[in-house]
Amino acid sequence: ASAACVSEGTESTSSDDSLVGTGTGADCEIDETVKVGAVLSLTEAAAFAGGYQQEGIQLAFEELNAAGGITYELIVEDDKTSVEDSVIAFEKVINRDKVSVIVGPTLSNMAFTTFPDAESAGVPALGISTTAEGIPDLGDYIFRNSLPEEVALAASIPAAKETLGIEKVAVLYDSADEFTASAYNTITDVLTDEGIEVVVEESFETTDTDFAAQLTKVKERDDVDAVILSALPGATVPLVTQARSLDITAPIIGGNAFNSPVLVGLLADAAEGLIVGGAWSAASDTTGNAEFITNYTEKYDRAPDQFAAQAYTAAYMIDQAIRADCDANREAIKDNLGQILEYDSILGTISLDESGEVSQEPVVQIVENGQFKLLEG
Ligand code: MET
Repeated sequence: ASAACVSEGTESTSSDDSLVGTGTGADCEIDETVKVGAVLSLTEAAAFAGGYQQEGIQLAFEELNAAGGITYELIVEDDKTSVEDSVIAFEKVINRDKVSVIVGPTLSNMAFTTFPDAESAGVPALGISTTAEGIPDLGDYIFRNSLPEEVALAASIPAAKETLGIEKVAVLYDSADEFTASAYNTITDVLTDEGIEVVVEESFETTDTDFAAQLTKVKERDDVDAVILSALPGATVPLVTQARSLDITAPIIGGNAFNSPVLVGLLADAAEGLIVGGAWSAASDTTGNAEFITNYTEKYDRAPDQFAAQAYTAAYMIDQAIRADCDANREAIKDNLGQILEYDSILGTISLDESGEVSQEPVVQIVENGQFKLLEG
């Protein structure tokens, strides 16, 4: 049992000696089981990503447990793609399970509400898909290994411009979601930097299903070289399908939620030519990537996606942070997560700094024949 004295809602500075082991790095051994919470969207709108995240993190902790020295217990809570449920889930893993660290939530929309709770409880939280601006600023205990939209879009838009020769665009965005609204701001900045003109700009809301009004504005012009779309899959699928059936054939560039084989499957032929910047590619020759893809596919009977890869990597980053001082207390994990330098991962070389932000090279991909391919700029 844990001897940690953590009172609800106050920062914990107490250290549980049973979570401190002997040796360091690969030789670290901790007797007590280390509890890790994962708050993920396993049902409702964002389950397309949460399911892969759960699989990725489970695979990694199974590998780490087999390697020995530290035993991890992964406690997964479903936030049901709801802000209210995400708050309850964070409360459970913090106070009921007394986890050492939390992974998730899936959406930035929930992170802006739950991360302040982790911060005030003194529990480190590592986002794995939360890409909106400002996430790491939510506190000293808040980290992410998910490439922010500022970096991904700043790579995908210029790459698309270079490859496809884009001068004028339509920008369509979900103004009701934190991530898609934040990505819209980044899109505007990048387009200005690139000297690309916005000739149509239209917004909608997360649960909208009819985009005739917005798409008519695009259709009325004959000079739109590309559509830039900031949306979650719930709106992306009908919007892109309706665009293609209106004969809007311009290439579509999307944000982080486009990195999904589920989305590509749902769109079927309408997915062809979608362009997206992301953090991982099956085609990348990064350390351990081929083995990860093989092991994952064997275990789950489907290939991993970017969300699985980032979740998998999070477990290894947490393990590294714990092994640095052979200390699985919240405070030690917080201190050491912020000092991960040039970790050679399946996502490529990745670093986390004290501010909680990740640094990593983006990849830009295009959907061809239903598969993500690297876009050669
Ligand atoms: N990047 C999105 C966010 O920050 C999540 C990806 S879609 C599951 O909300």
